[in-house]
Amino acid sequence: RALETALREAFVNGEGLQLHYQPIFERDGNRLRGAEALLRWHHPLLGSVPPISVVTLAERAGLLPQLDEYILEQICAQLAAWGASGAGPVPVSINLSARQFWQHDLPVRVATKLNEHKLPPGLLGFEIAERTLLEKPHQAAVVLKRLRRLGGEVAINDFGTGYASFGYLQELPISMVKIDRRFVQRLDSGQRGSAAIVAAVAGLAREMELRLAAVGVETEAQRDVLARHGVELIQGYLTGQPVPADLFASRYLSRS
Ligand code: G
Ligand code: G
Repeated sequence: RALETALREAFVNGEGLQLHYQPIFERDGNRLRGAEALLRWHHPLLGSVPPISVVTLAERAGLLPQLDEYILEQICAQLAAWGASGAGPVPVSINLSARQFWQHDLPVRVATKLNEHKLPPGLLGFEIAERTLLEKPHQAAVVLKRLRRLGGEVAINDFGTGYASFGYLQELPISMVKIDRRFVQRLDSGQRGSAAIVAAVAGLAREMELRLAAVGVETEAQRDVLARHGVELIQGYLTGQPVPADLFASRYLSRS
């Protein structure tokens, strides 16, 4: 209850809620290829509340539509601001909540938002949790196709953590797969099969001509194994933590 009230207040006075941006780099060389926007909520007493909890809380409080709208607006406004200042351009991906993904008018609303901010197509990408897509793969395919028409990357998040067999990937018109950080972190542990899982996913991505990114890369050793298996994009503390927009710009975006 108290938390719900605090979240409601955060919307009203615009305090505490923020988006951070984590850079995504090419596996070798340091070419910036994009960023993932990640929600942050700093509660006055509790400190930082994990985004999953914020989404759950918002859902319970009936605030999820507002939260989703806030996140989309923040990201698009940020992309427009970077564009106007001559920084970038850098594609940014948004995490879509399940509720948002299944909303029939999502693609239209996103298109409207892109127009409002005069953003070129392809600048906003989408990340959808594997388990969301698995709820209804056939319907998901229809939504994904509509999102892809907006021009940006459409990625499966947390790949490999659901119950999915590889087979269903063929049905889903995504453009990118993001390997979950659990698999990346196991690469160092020497746990049997860890590298084989990455190799299998990489082989699949190659065959299906999907972009492949790994999340949660923390060490050079992990990056080396990922690179060896042909993982194209790297995201993690090794190459950059999620940071507020102004810091992201000064660190990673060259200005002209
Ligand atoms: O960055 P962090 O560990 O705190 O994020 C954990 C998870 O929270 C992410 O994997 C992502 O699925 C989810 N998340 C982060 N930001 C957002 C957001 O803006 N919207 C939604 N729906 N989920 C988010
Ligand atoms: O949406 P997704 O699950 O991809 O979100 C990535 C999550 O992983 C975010 O919560 C982000 O803060 C977190 N993260 C990003 N890089 C690293 C990393 O190198 N190590 C760990 N442990 N977490 C990371």
